[in-house]
Amino acid sequence: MRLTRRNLLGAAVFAAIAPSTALAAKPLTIGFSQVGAESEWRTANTASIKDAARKAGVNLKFADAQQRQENQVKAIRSFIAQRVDIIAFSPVVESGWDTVLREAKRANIPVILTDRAVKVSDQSLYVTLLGSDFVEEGRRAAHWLVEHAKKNPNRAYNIVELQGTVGSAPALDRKAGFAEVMKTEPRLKIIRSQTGDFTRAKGKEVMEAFLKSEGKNITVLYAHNDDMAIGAIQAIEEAGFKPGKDILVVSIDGVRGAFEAMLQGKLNVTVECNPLLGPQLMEAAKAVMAGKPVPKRIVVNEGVFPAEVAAKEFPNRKY
Ligand code: GYE
Repeated sequence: MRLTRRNLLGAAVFAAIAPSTALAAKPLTIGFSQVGAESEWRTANTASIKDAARKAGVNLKFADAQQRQENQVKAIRSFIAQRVDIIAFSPVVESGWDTVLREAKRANIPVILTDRAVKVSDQSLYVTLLGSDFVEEGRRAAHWLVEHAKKNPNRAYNIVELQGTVGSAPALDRKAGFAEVMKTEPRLKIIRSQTGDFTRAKGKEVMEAFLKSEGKNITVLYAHNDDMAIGAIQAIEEAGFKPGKDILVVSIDGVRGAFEAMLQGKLNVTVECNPLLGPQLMEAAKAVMAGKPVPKRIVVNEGVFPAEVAAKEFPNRKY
């Protein structure tokens, strides 16, 4: 599909505005609504976007939604009122975007999604989604456990799951991908599952509750992000268990804190989710403005890091 600034505006209007040299001189303005500052991943993502904007000479209007959809809707409306060239945002949850995105479309402002997906009835409400494949990340986390179970026939795999933000694409997809691969090993069982909202504090709090009710029955923690895992590791230690041994800890993101926990033997594996989306976002925005075709989905490349490779990989990590 070719949804571009040029055909959104209509060729006639576009031609009438100004010669292309004048357009080229004007810096591109992007309004970006960020989810919040809930995790190390998010901090790295924000830094990448700000840094890439500066390097690309883009005028970035940045708004932090503090994990609230209503704040994102407000920010998008304000970007429309300010007549930015492009609106980009990382939607905190998947649903509830139709109205505000229709407003952006009516104002002829192209929308680029970064990191998280939306569920909308009309796919033309956004140009492209630039981000990771969260289902695949969930599969990779489960795959590590399936392999672990094959090598440990007498071990129990009673899993507690710390879910991400309720209704968010990464929480839904990481749960689904994990469940899909988990089925291939009947010894893997989820005994409790609750949201920890992607934060350390909530991860710790919910893990404390899990430990209170399930005690030593718990042998695995699957956390939808590293921050919740790190919070939970503290709860596990405070309850007198050894994270990484009594309770295997599997999580997603691959941030510095997770590598540090692996080096201390407290986390078993992290599945990479690359937050450094800034350069690709600027490229996509420029392509849209230039009327070039942009794929509807741009997937980021990423890997899996078990604790055994942590020491070797640590110096290469950029977030
Ligand atoms: O995994 C988590 C953050 O949407 C991929 O959001 C992102 C997730 C990331 O809070 O740490």
